[in-house]
Amino acid sequence: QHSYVKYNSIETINQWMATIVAQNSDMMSYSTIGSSYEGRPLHVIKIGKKTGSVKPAIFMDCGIHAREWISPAFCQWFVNEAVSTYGSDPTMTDLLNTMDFLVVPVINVDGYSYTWTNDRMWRKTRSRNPGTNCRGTDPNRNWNAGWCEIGASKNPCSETYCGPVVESEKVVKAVADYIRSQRSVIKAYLTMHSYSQMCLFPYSYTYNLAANHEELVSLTAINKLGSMYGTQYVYGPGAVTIYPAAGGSDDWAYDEGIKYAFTFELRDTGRYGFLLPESQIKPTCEETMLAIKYISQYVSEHL
Ligand code: 0X9
Ligand code: ZN
Ligand code: ZN
Repeated sequence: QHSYVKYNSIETINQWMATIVAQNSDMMSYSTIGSSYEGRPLHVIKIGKKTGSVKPAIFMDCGIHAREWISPAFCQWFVNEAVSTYGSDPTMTDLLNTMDFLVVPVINVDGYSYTWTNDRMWRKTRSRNPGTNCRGTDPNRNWNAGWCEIGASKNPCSETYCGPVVESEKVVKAVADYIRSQRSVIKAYLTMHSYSQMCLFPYSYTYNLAANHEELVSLTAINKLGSMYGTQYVYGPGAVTIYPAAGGSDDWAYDEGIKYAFTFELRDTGRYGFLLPESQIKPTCEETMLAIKYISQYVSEHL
């Protein structure tokens, strides 16, 4: 039932996770880091050669926004590529020997489920808001980074509602707690969204440039994403490249001290938008793999 070239339901993703981890238990494990508003479990998969010592790690999450289906598809693709090219691909072998990847395949599990059953275009979480029938908080406006100061709304009916307080959403709190608990090992934060073909880095809550702005520019200027199929990607700080918006996970991770924090906006530029055809899953994931591997290799060499 599970397929890497199809979109998979949350139930299928959870079954897939258990299976692939069991089949590769020498390199993979997974744990439950919390649960959602509606009680769905939140998982993180750890991938890497077991060495007996603590390795530096790269954290990646998918599915913060419910309707951006290509994002969870990429996390599944990544996990499979990592384990299946270990030992044959020299870059991946190197990476998994020296580092761990910590992957949350779907953060907004309730919203993702809702896009399968009720509303394909749902973006937010599914938590109830007092005094209104409008449900949900934007889980990418709910982090402690200039929270709700710009590009976010205090109106629960808005698609960019920042929530009643920082980390009000159980899934955001669970991931933030997990990252804080692993803070000393996590060297990079990668978060996958769609669409618009961009690779963004801090800041989005301010027009100030990141302390290592030039390094982040040079890391992305390589344009790995365009190198396979010529797909046009745009790179830069979020505030000027897409729009100013506070409370995002990338800015939060960066201000926690994770100096390599990127938001990827995958295909396309609007022809299909969030409804990216399944025929584009493979090319999208293949080109994105190049960028993730390149950034990871750079990070592993700049610890
Ligand atoms: O608005 C967002 O949350 C992201 N775009 S999306 O179309 N996937 O919703 C961009 C996030 C950029 N980073 C921050 N605003 N911190
Ligand atoms: Zn998004
Ligand atoms: Zn260097």
